[in-house]
Amino acid sequence: MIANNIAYITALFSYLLIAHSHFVPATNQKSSSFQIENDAPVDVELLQQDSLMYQLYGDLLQSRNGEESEVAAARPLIKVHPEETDEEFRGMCSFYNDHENEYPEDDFEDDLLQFTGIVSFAHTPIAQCFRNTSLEMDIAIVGAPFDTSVSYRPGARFGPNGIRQGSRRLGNGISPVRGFPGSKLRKLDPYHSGYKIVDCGDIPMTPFDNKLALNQLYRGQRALHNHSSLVHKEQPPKLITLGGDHTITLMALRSAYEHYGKVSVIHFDSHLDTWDPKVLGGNISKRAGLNHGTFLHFAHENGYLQDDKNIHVGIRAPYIAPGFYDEDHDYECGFEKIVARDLDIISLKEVVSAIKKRVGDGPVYISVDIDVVDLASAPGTGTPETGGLTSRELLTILDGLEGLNIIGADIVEVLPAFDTNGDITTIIAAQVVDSILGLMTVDSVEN
Ligand SMILES: *[C@@H]1O[C@H](CO)[C@@H](O)[C@H](O)[C@H]1NC(C)=O
Ligand SMILES: *[C@@H]1O[C@H](CO)[C@@H](O)[C@H](O)[C@H]1NC(C)=O
Ligand SMILES: *[C@@H]1O[C@H](CO)[C@@H](O)[C@H](O)[C@H]1NC(C)=O
Ligand SMILES: [Mn+2]
Repeated sequence: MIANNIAYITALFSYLLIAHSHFVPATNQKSSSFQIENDAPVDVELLQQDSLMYQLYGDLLQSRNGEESEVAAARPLIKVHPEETDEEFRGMCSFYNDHENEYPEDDFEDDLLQFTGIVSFAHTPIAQCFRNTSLEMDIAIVGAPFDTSVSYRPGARFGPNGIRQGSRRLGNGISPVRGFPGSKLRKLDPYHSGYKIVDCGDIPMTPFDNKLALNQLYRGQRALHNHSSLVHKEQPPKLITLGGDHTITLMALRSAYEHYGKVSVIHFDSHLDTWDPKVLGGNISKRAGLNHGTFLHFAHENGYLQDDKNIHVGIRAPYIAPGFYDEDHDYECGFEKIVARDLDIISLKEVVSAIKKRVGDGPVYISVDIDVVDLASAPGTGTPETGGLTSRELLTILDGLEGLNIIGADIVEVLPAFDTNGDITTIIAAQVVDSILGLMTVDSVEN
């Protein structure tokens, strides 16, 4: 029945299009009439009343306050042409006549929220965080559009907006799979949890000079940390940074360190990113030694990281220096690691307990390189590696971290230009942010 109607409506519209193509606007005509080729002028009002659109939809306009407009009052809701013989069509018209549309009185309702509006992360309010220092916020989402420190594919400067595009179906509702059974996460809607979440847009970062770009990012992060928050007034807002290549994490850690002291890092990645600059870039120039594969070496060297309380998850990329030098250097930077194939041997619950045991109760920063996910699901990334996590494994591990004191996070190395036209990488990246928002707001759930 429904299929029949759809076919019927499609046929009618095709008819309408063909019929319309016979009309040619006459030159020198008044705006109220058309001329049919080789025929007499046509009265437009009559044409409108007899039009198929009018017959199918009736009067789309209705005045405010429930009063009918003059136009609507003058006509039946849907007019059936007296010569119309098609019984099914007549039946359809009487259905619509019997079931009048009711239009909402409120002109400002957010109908069809998912794909309308200026895109912000999960439809959170866009805030002028860098103009108005007295704005209060609990969680600030901010982009770091930077990709001039990469060793392979560039394009992560477009990551922030890609992730926002991927987030359009987020922003509402309790997810029945968040967290492990019995966890508070199962009762949580982060966006209506009492925490004020805003999208601060992007921090400008020059593509011409990495030193200046990283300074811009540091100042941007510092400015956000300097806002006041509402729920936990004694703490600065929590920041979630949308990368950008992985180098951006260094500035996020620097600003976090200035507010919280040394932090523990949970680092989801297929690469170590603690590479000794001597091994990666530093033998080209000193400045090239700071890049997306060495920033954790510098975070350690600058004292931002807790000693021996950091952990990698999902490692699988080959080492660069001969032998086990990279691995030894990684331990010296304070990291332990769960490699990707450990997930075939130990359960996700064991992964979660290993992470929790490692980082302890102090302030924790989560950094997610989207290349931790298998390249089959996340092709839109700078340095893809085979044998990675499924999106479900990543989300389950993240949700398992409920209870940790997550003070900041980022999602990096998202390259929309290398994604599929189904946006799969950006949709996963957005869901990662959603999970982190869950961890940051879950203490709002009582029991
Ligand atoms: C800045 O934010 C505060 C707090 O929301 C608000 O009262 C004030 O009007 C804002 N100032 C400007 C210039 O927008
Ligand atoms: C942070 O805010 C305080 C007071 O609101 C101000 O005095 C200080 O200069 C700000 N610091 C930065 C780095 O913006
Ligand atoms: C820098 O070191 C890497 C790794 O050892 C090596 O592959 C590369 O050729 C070196 N580059 C220069 C310019 O020496
Ligand atoms: Mn990385």
